[in-house]
Amino acid sequence: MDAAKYQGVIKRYFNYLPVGKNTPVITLLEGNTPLIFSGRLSEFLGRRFKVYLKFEGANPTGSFKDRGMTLAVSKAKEEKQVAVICASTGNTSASAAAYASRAGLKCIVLIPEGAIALGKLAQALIHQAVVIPIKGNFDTALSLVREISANYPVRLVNSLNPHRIEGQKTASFEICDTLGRAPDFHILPVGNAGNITAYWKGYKEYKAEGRIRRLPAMLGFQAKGACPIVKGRVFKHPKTLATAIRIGNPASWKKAEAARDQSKGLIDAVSDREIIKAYKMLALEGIFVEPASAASIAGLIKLKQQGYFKQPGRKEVVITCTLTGHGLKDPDIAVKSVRTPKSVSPDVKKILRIAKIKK
Ligand code: AN7
Repeated sequence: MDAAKYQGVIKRYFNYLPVGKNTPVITLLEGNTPLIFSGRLSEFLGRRFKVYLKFEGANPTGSFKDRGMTLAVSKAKEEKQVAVICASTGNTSASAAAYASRAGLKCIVLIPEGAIALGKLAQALIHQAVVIPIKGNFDTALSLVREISANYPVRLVNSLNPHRIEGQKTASFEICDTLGRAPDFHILPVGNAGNITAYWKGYKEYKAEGRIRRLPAMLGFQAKGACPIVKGRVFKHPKTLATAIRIGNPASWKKAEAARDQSKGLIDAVSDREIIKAYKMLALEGIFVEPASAASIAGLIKLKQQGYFKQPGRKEVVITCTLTGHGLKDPDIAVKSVRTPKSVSPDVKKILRIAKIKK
């Protein structure tokens, strides 16, 4: 594809989306993100396994939310709305704020007080959204915006808005277009469960259109301290350092279960320790993600260790993992998870000693 002609996910997948000639396309040229082959993870899985990472941190606001937001905001504009509202663990608000600004819409975001990463807060603020921290968690914020959008003239742009799911399904289209097939397994983190719903919808539509022959098994991962779908119960006080997926009562709970069951996949949990280990491992392969995104890789490692991926026959096994958000979103965690360097006097010998460089 000619990069100069790339016009974002709505134009690229126009025929697969609920848009028409009169839809104003509000885009930041989201999508078209890299599908990066991981030599190390492929080797770790074993012969004939190929692991690819869909790096959604490369979207304009640094997360996969942009795919859904371009559509949700374009439709809000088409339908003459003047304001959008969302609850967010950070990325939805960053994306909503950016696209709303571009569209000239007012944007209101409710965030759990003190519980969103610094980069995401900076984004919502600089795009001039009305940022309202709530004394409560994401689930409380979501119930508030549902109530407000049901009764006042503001469009909800959380993933309960079906346009969000429609836009986000384009990620599975891209994966299939790039690979020329569907993966055998698709792994992704699960929070409010919109994305697993969207990917599954995308894969099913491509199969119905005859673009792919088989469907992947969907493998979702929640954080251990916030794994309502795994445990089958609401978490009143979800806890995890992966703040993006600190969600105790996911809006698309039932749809995530349907994706899991229809695809013969699973939804499991990984601990914060496993998440940070995967986070640092990805960084050593040159890929900087936020902790929630590393849940995909922590899940992959866990499943491999459990012997979930059987040694195949002659066929290649393709696994794709979504890396949902960029590492720069949450600089605090990055700095805390490694040793901070000490300052030294400007002395060549000292520097050479620290850097372990010899003649
Ligand atoms: C990096 O921004 O819910 O299961 O309010 O930011 O579709 O919710 C973010 C979710 C995974 C989980 N990875 O996706 C929000 C929000 C990152 C995220 C998820 C989120 P869903």
